[in-house]
Amino acid sequence: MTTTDRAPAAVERAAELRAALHEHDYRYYVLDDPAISDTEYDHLFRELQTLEAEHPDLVTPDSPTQRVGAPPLERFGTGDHLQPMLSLENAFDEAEMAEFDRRVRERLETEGPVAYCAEPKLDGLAVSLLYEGGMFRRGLTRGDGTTGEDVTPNLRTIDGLPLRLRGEAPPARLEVRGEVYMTQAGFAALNERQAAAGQRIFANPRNAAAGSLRQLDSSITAARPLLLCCYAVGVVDGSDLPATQHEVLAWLQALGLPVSPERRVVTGLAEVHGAYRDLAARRAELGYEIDGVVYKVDDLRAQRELGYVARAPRWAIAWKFPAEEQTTVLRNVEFQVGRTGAITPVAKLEPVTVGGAQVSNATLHNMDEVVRKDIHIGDTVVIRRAGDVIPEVVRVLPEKRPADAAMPQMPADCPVCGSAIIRPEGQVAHRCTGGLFCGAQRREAIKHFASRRALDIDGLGEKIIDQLVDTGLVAHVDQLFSLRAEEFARLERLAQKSANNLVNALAAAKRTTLPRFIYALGIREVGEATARALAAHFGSLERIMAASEEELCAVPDIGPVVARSIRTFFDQPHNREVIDALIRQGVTWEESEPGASDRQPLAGCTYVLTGTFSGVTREQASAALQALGAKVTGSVSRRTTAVIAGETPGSKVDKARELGVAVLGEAELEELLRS
Ligand code: I6G
Repeated sequence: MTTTDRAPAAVERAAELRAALHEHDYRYYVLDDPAISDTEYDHLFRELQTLEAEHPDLVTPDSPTQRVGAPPLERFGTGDHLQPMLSLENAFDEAEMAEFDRRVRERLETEGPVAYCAEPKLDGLAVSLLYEGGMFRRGLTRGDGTTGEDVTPNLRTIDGLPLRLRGEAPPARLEVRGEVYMTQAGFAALNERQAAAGQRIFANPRNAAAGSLRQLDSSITAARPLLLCCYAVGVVDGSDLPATQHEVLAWLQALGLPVSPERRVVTGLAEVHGAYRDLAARRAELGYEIDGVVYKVDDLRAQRELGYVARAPRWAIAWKFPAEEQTTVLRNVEFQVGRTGAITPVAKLEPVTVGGAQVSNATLHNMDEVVRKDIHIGDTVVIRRAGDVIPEVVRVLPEKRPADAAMPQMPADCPVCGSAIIRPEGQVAHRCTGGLFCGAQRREAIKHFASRRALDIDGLGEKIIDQLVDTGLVAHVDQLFSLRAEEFARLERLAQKSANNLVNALAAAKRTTLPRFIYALGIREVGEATARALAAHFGSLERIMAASEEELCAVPDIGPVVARSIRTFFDQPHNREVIDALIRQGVTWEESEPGASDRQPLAGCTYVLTGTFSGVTREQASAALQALGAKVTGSVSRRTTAVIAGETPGSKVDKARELGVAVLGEAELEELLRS
């Protein structure tokens, strides 16, 4: 029998299998009510895979087999949300929640209790999904709320995400918002697999979900246990939305989109509290992490009446759970050296899970804090972790203190380079006096030098810098510029192509601006704004290096402490040597006359104009910017200060967003020109 003879039966069977698998996916992921065992499901799935392998023309884009991942990308593209993704106001206690409810009632001019739809706030990664003609077309991360990263191939691999909406007449276009997350069990199993394979261990389920979704190779995403939970609609065309939020959720569910099984309507503050207490009590049993409860005014008409303030709806709030605390034993205290030599005592703890993450280190901030909290080695301590914040020791339990417990002592010498440790007068932090002689400070100084807002060396991330320092290839920043592609290619997990890219990125980074260069030097107390002020006032590096503390204090916003720090930096011979070496390597920037920036406040800035402005022509805007010392160019690069966009801007705005360059509007242009 030939393939063609078998085809009609195959067509029919493939359609049958697809429909059955869609139904089982829906029951499993959306209704949480599976009708068959995993083994039976696998059977059906494999039968469809075999059929499709024999008859490739039977494969449809929405087939359950088409979630395996697409060819790897070089990098993510971006896309604009049809409707911006907003943020949520937070409440942290009953009083703030009551105040929210009072404001809602006041604006709605109602005395009676308001009905809210309550949903758990999942701790994952927000995404926006676009369906057209019922088919999943595109998925974006939240990004800056206006533009997100296009992670469509990765989202396609999530089993709970329908590739086609259910029902006879899905909306012509639907933008739906939700959270991609991972269960605690999925997270633990993933970390076990990662550890066995010698791969990166994730700190918590949220990081694991985010790391999994932001893979350039979607076949990696496909192997990760990601889940989806939808909670809101952006744009909808070709269908009317129901009248309430809880009906919207039911409608989304009927379309095949997973929504929270914990959703419920509560009326009045007493029920709002009840929903909060209930979810807080069951939080540990849910199997996935939540960090609060979201309440939305249930009636969509009332939502429209309430509107928005800044970028948050007035009709919704997230009542957050308090930060999680745990007790454990403080085994030791180690001293970490930062970029500027500040020494931080770090508690080494008996590992403990707090808020879903394993914690074995916590910051003790400084020795004053150690004394204030009366921390001893061997103490049982309470540690707290709030969101992404570094865990900290909240207090000790003195009743559990062993007899031989001793308070940690700041060592006399730096644990990394052996230089003396001092505590400058009036400061809380102890410091290593080794400067760039100290390996720890050098490593951090190199990371700072290469960072985005400094020399912006594309691709030169922390891991590569660690290897460069560990292998002794780089001790000072100037040595970065003499590295050859072969040397990069010898580093772990660095392909020849990336090595070549790094050499090119280093060459490109040599052309910089004076403010960036000063900032990149990592002088204590000199952030970007001070670096700009110095460049604007003195116009050249030589004049800054020669300025006395008094002359430095004449720069707007520079006081004696900052002036002293700048002087101290340039008085160190090794810092001057590194600067000379950088200049010999070809690092350059444009300079100007001293004080020229008083007349040319935009000296050193580069702008790109795009679109049409209502008040001025592009040529006029360009001339005005140039008169203030700015450069105006036609193409966007990492060195562009900002793209200024009028009406109907071109692709330059996309390019700017891709490169992380600021995008300004006409109002901001007017403000710049007034400056
Ligand atoms: O970040 C969010 C999490 C959960 C949300 C949200 C939500 O509803 C359950 N809803 C809205 C409207 C927004 N952010 C903006």
